[in-house]
Amino acid sequence: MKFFVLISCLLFTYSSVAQVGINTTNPSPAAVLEVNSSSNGTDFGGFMPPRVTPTERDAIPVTTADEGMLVYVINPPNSQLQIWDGSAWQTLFPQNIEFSAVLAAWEVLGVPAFGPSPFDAATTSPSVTIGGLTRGGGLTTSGGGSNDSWGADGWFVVGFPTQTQALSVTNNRFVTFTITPNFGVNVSLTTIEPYNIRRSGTGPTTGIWQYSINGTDFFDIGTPIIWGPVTTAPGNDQSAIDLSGIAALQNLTSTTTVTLRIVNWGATGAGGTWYINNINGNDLIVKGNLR
Ligand SMILES: [Ca+2]
Repeated sequence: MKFFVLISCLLFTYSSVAQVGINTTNPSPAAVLEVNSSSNGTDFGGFMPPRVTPTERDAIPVTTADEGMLVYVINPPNSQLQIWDGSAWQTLFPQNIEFSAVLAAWEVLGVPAFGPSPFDAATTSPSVTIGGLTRGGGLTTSGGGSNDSWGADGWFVVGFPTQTQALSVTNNRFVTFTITPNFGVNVSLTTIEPYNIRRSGTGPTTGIWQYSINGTDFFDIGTPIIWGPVTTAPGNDQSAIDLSGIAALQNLTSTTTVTLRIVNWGATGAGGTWYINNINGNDLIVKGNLR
């Protein structure tokens, strides 16, 4: 009898081409595996893919041969259904992925002398909350100021023959703005688009972009920038700033507020000015990836 049962199983296995049904004895001819929600029409259940944390997912020893593997990554508030494409885990859900979206864009055309502080972005993505451009406490707007630009004077720290980055930080000679992802959105900062800086002859010659994710500890982005010699309205064109390689600025959620700032130094007089200057289109644009 045992022998007969074994033979039957082998025959069944062979004839069914390894079809498996769960909650059904009659899986679809097209399905290798059919999972039925109910066996009795009364009690129902769902299909549960493996659920893992991001750390557990990274412990799965996937290779290029594992293309198509599915997991549900539990990582609130950004849990995701993901598939291994052979080289990376790609998100299937949520689907609202947007690459290189404008998170914030400022327009200085029409802004009168120096502009307000904070100065709101003209365009803000609905996925983020933006804190407007804000002058550091050491800066002033005592001179006439130029129209169609946003900035300050008072960059020179009186009493110090050598003006440095550290001195400007200590004396609040910087401008800042903040980016906070809205709840349920995952934000990765990618780039600050090319922009233009205008300065006067005694304004700061040099500056550097910095970021902070706690509002206190700031880190340099790249190296100091020499703003350029043009002190008239055309100003000095500046290259884009790449943020995509900064791990701390990727995959941000609503619990993190990013502060970006430009610290300037090298001014030679208190009346020296520095502005984010008008160009065609928006004048300061921050882009990022959203999901
Ligand atoms: Ca403009």
